[in-house]
Amino acid sequence: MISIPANPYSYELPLTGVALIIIDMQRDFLEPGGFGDALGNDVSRLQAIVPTLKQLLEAFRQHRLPVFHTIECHQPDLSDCPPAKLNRGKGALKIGDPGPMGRILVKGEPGNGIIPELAPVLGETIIHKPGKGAFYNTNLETHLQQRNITHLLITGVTTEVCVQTTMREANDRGYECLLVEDCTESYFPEFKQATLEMVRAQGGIVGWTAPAAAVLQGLAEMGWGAADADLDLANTSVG
Ligand code: TIU
Repeated sequence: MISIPANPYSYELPLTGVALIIIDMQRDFLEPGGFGDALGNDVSRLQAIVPTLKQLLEAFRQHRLPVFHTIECHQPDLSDCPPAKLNRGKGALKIGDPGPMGRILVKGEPGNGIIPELAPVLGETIIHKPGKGAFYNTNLETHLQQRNITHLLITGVTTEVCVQTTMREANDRGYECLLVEDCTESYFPEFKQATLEMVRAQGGIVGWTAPAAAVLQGLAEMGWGAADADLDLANTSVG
């Protein structure tokens, strides 16, 4: 067990059972012409976390620890996109419309992919999700159970939408979650701040928050080797 300085108090990380969850670091949210842009947001603010998140991802790779990437997307016929989602936003483009990076938020389109800096490598799991939470209508929980994962380090975008929803879903399912403060971002800085505060309030009602440096220090202290991790390099799973 390693103790990571966190808010509202130390996060106790066991020697096995931790995974990095990277939520929706897609061109659709970080680049002009994607879904985030179509909703009327300034997408440039999300770029700031990429170098720090990359550092954390590299540490997980170095220690051969499990990494899960999520992709928010819909089937080309939009059969998995309810009107309550399709009809949101009042911009020129909606989900499924053709845009400069292909159809907005549709699986397999260029704009739907993960940004090149954080592209998954062999052995990492990709979860395609139609909702905001990564557990809704996906096999994420099965993957986590199969690998005896109990602790989730949560990162990605946007803090108060898909990241927070996923953290709450995970907490309800019994996972011990830490939101990495400088590896998550929002189009609205005040919403990011509010999310950090609300998840760790009331003694950590949803979980913990800590900066990446604290997590990286903890991982370095663990000194995990390849033999400790349950990583099958022959199989990159897609869910
Ligand atoms: N709009 C917004 O802030 N977020 C989303 O629609 N999806 C995610 O957060 N990934």
